[in-house]
Amino acid sequence: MKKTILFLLLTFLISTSSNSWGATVQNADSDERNLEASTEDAASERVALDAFEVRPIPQEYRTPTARAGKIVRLDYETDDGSKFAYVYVPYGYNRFTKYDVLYLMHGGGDNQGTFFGDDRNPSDLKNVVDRLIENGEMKPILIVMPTYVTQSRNGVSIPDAWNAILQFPEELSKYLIPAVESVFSTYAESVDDEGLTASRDHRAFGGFSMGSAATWLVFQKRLRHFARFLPISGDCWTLERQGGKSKSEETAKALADSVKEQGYTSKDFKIYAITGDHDIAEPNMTPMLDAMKRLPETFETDGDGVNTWYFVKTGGWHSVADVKEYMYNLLPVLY
Ligand code: FER
Repeated sequence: MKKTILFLLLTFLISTSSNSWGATVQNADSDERNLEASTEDAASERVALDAFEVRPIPQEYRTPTARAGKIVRLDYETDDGSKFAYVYVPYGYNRFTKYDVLYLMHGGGDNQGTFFGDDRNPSDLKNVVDRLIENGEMKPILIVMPTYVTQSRNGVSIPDAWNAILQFPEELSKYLIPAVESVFSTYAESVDDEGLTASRDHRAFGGFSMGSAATWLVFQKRLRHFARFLPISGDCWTLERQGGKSKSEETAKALADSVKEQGYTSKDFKIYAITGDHDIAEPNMTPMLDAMKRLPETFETDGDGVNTWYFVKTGGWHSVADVKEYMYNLLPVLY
């Protein structure tokens, strides 16, 4: 009886859902770990995406809980001097457990502390993630917040930010991931190219605005190290600035070609793209995601093998406040 009510409620939500494709997409996860998961878990994951809508963060989730994770500062060296990233370490972390990792990049003018704050001043989003984990709504994962800004590129202007981002995929694989995953317990048996490739399904990359431009670039350059992507309110700039709008078809094709060139297929990745209908990035993202949808051999938005979702929140703006809401809603479906 309960299930019937839930089903009816979800059917109602699907029909009133604000997302672009959510009403028609199916989540057909066939990877190893999902097969291992209980059927109940698999069903709830499917329901979560089919009926996906951006729900507001419950007020109590923004408040600290006793079972709190930590934010750790990790310093590392790069070709362009020393840098640091903040790492969210979930409550109960221990070195005998392997953790999935999300690398999460900030937007223009922001920094490593924009999303989660730091250990002295954790943000409400940090509390939200603590609560999601405490309530069993998401798995305990590591979340790494780096920056694309380097000593020689301050990344303040948008062209400078994009130039800094262009060097980031190399820094990511050569310095950042090894620094993180040699210290913390993850699925990487080793932090060389082979070890990072073997553990790619346990590594996600996401980002907001210019961080979303970085996410699309990492998709094109480092599919061997990442299988899940969370581009938030930003299009792909590889062909040109805001090319998602001005060169939608070409950009979609470049993304599809890069999958093939890197030796992967539609089965090897998942993209959870999101923005808001009032967001300055929405007019750039929507035509690009629509063009990707027209390349179903690579980007499946429907049917059994769906790998690409695109959600547009009604009333969403280009703001960190909305990003926090997107994280609250999407982190539970990411892993
Ligand atoms: C976009 C719209 C805006 C985008 C980035 C921005 C990468 C960045 C704006 C800013 O930093 O002021 O589609 O995609």
